[in-house]
Amino acid sequence: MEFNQANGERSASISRKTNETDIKLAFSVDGTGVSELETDVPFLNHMLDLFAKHGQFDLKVQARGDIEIDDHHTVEDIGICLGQTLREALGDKKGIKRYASVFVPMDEALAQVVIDISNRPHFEYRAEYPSSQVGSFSTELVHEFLWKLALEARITLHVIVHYGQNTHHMIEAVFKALGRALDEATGIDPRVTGVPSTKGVL
Ligand SMILES: [Mn+2]
Repeated sequence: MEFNQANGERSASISRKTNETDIKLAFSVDGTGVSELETDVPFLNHMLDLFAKHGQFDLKVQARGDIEIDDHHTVEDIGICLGQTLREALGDKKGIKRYASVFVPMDEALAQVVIDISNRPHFEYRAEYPSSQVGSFSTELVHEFLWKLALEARITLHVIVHYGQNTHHMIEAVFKALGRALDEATGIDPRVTGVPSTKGVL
C-alpha cells in the first residue's frame, strides 16, 4: 500500500499494529481526491472520503480494531497514522504556504478550520453538538481523531463549529473544512524560497 514517490509526489505510508488495532494507511498530499477506505467505522469512512475529496488528497486506509469494545481505539489510531504520514509526506516543508483558514458550510451548519503547519503540535476545539451519537458513532471521537492527528502531524490545528442543528452536517462541515485547509496550507507558493519561517526551519 504505497504511492509513487519517484515523480516527486509528497506521500507516505504506514503499517501500525498494536493489541488494539491493525492499520495500514497510505496518504498523498498531491493527489486527486481518491480514497479507498476499509475500516470498521462506517461514519469515519464517510468523513475520510469527504476529507480526501475536498483536500484533493489520495488516501487508502485498511483498519481492523477492537470495535467490540467501542470505536475509540480504531478512530484514535487512524488519526495517529494519518498525522504521521502527513508529517512524513511534507518532509522539510520547503515552499509551502504554511497557513490556512477555511470556512465550510453544510446546509445550516458552519465550521471553520485554521491551520499552521508549524512543527508545534497544538489543538483547539470548540464544538457543541445537539446529539452525542451519529448512528452508532460517538461524536466525542471527532475530538479524539483531530487531536491525535494534530499531535502526530506536529501542526497547530484550531477547529470551530460556529453553529448548526444537525450533528451529521456539523461534523461533515468539519472534515470538509479540514481537507480544504490542509490542501491550502500544504500548497506550494512559488514566491516562497525555502521554508516559510524567519527561523529558517519548521
Ligand atoms: Mn453525509
